[in-house]
Amino acid sequence: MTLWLTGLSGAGKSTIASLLTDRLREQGLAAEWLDGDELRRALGQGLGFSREDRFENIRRAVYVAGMLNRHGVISVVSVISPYAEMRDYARQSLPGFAEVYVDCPLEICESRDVKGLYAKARRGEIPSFTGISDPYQAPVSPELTLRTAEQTPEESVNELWSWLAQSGTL
Ligand code: GGZ
Repeated sequence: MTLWLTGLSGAGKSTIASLLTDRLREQGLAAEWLDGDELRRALGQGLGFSREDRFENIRRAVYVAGMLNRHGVISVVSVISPYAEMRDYARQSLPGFAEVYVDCPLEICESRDVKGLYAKARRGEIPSFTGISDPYQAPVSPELTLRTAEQTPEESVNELWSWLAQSGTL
């Protein structure tokens, strides 16, 4: 299956995805974590943040996730994937797809600003920055919503784990 974590930059997608992948492996399951930042470094040559380039980035992520799935590996994908259309594309392309909305208010993401990207975006130094100068279409009916402003990352992973167990996935 593929667990698709979507949300703003700084919402906590990567932290949760990393912890979840570790936990899946501890249970003896084959799992790979595909992170937006890392994918772009490895496979994103020439891609920026226009709508078209984001779609191409997601298309590549879906391709790799699907290939892993076919070999029995759970794909944990953490990408902003800001457009509903691109998440629908992922859903239609990947059997066993589950959308997890890592929900965190923009103000909180901005106050965390781990990499200083929001400050740069506010100063106009990063164009088309999601949430500031580019859209984020929040999921309408995700399989699960994690509210990371109200939870620690461990609590979020526990909630995700309970959902996986209860939905019969594990
Ligand atoms: C959004 C940007 C941008 C712009 C650089 N908009 O939180 P991060 O920093 O570490 O990870 C984000 C990453 C976004 O890559 P994704 O592949 O997840 O995006 S998408 O799904 O939309 O294709 C962020 C950083 O790159 N970053 N510029 N303009 N995030």
